[in-house]
Amino acid sequence: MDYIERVLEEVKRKNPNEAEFQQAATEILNGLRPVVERHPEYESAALLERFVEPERAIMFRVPWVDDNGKVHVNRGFRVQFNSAIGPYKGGLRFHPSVNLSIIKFLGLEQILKNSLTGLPIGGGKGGSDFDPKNKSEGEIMRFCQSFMTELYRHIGQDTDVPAGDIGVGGREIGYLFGQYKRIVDEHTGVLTGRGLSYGGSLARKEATGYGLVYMVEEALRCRGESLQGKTVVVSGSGNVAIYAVEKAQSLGAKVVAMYDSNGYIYDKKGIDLAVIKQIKEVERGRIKEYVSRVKGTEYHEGCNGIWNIPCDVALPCATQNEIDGESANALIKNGVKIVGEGANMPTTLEGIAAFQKAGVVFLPAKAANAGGVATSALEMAQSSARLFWTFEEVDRKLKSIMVNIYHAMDAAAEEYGVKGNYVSGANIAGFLKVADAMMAHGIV
Ligand code: NDP
Ligand code: 2IT
Repeated sequence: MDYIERVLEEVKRKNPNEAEFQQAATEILNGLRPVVERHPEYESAALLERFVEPERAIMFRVPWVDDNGKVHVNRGFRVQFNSAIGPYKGGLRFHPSVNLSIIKFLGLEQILKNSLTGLPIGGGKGGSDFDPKNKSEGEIMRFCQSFMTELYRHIGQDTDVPAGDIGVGGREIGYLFGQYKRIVDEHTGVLTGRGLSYGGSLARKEATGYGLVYMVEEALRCRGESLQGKTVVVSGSGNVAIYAVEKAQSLGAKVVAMYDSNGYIYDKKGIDLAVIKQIKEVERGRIKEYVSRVKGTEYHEGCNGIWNIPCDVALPCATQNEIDGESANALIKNGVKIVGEGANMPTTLEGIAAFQKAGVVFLPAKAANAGGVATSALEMAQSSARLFWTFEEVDRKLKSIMVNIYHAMDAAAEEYGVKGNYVSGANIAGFLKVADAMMAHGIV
């Protein structure tokens, strides 16, 4: 057994019931094999053993009262994974599936993603198994207030800066921020994704989706192509998906399908995004509504079928493990050329292997969706400086960050002998900076 295999065995032994965390650790550590071969000092310093162990994991009770006076108890999490290169930074996810394994996989990914942005942010993630669906405004607010009543003592603008993720958007960040400010009596950049009236950054809402498409466009440009005229399938219909569709359409692509957790829509003429925004952002409704508003379109119950739709570009933007080996093979059979991961870990290990074997350009999440957290770091910079940049200025910085990440992972893959393997390239490029900082800090 080599060093990587030994550390992976240890991860499995210590975290036996954490399938998602084991999956992320497997993908990351296997990608780092060429690095540890070149740097034997990492093994002597037990660097990987320390890297896969969160600096701190907090679990807490979140009690709240619904509109009928019934008391509910959810579980809250914040995993402060690695602060070697900056304060912990990463989103909060509210979804009934949330557990420690999911938060740890997201936190581990976040360390390398945040490093790839080139900005000084460490890795963390949090959330709750609270389900925001079918809750009143009052229930959402009271839940957020209860969640922050514990979380506030663990975070701070120079300690740990949460943001949104699945189920946590502008509305929830507002309630969380309001409660933080009330308890701590400080108006700081302690959360990002804030509203524009209280310290948020222009273009943060659009940043993850736009950033994803900027990277896809750069990968195509380097191959003498562009998104113009390409057929695109986007999964999800939340924050990341909507703004990925918006940017892809503005660059001349035709997006023909999207989904929510119930089923997918197919619009062969190209999706009318204004209708999706009305249903999803304004009404908080279900995507199947689309077919009653736009003629000649189809709705199918269930999600997986979306990957059978022929496309040039697939952008999974909903959740983990959306594309398994079978779905990957369906996409390959229909001629997909490029896959850009907007969601975190949307492709299974089998799916990734299938894409790589088939020579599909595969842009992994920690690189391709880094535009959101990068723009969060730009929001932190604006908060510290107490000023605001224009939309154009933030967008220009975002684009240059995404182009830089693409070339950093491309170069790292080549330098470490795995040319074109962007999974390894992103892991290596992200890891080197974190490793350097951890080595400099001694055994901590
Ligand atoms: P949203 O809550 O805004 O949207 C999530 C979308 O995914 C919804 O359409 C939702 O459907 C769908 N979805 C969620 N869970 C499932 C599931 N189990 N099966 C099928 N569909 C599902 O979240 P975001 O757009 O913010 O996040 C999407 C992904 O992008 C996540 O993986 C997140 O970690 C990642 N990400 C987000 C960033 C951000 O800045 N927001 C930054 C980087 C990555 P429904 O409405 O039916 O629940
Ligand atoms: O997965 C992610 O990168 C996010 N949900 C965004 C995190 C952030 O701090 O903006």
